[in-house]
Amino acid sequence: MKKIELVLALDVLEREKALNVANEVREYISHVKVNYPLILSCGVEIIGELSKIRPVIADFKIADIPYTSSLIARIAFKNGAKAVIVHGFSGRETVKAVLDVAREFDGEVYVVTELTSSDEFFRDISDKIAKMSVELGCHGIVAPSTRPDRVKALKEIVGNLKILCPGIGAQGGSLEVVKYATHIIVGRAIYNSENPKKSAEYYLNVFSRFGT
Ligand code: 3DU
Repeated sequence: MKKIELVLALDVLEREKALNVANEVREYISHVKVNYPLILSCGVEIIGELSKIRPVIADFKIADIPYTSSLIARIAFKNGAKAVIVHGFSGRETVKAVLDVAREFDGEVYVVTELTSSDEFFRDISDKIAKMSVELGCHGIVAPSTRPDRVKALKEIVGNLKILCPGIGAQGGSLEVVKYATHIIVGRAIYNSENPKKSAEYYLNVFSRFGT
């Protein structure tokens, strides 16, 4: 069976709910992914608290000039994040600046190639973003489960880099991507379910079976 890791996308707004859900599903998940909704609601310290449960990926989709981007990355790592997500379209210098900070903390950098919700503008650039991610020594890419053909093509470019695929569950992404992905990101289908633990177990089992 192919080993697929499940990442919990924790886009809830209350600290208690975040900690409860993460604790409840901890045996099924490799990482917790936090994003602006949780951080802006609860403060950046939640990264440290969640890190006691599972390593945290700070999905700040960093997309700024190199200097500002490095400040954002530093805040994430200083608060205990193990990885940050950066938007590849920001360009090589921004991604490099984030990588430099990550190296100081022995952290990882994952690069968004194209969003699940739209490829309107990404269509022409995502292959280039994937290539850049390899050239710079990034640790992984984020690729859309809503377009499995694109994940397959991106995998051909990035080879052994990690491939994190959001969009399964609430966004209707295709399970086919487990053939190419190393990590599947699931949010609402777990934390909004009546039984988050059962849902996490279900997704992990389905991914693993589908990936054979
Ligand atoms: O749709 P869900 O509730 O499973 O959450 C998906 C998470 O993954 C959410 O945090 C979102 O910001 C992130 N994400 C995408 O959904 C799509 C992308 O292309 C990149 C990140």
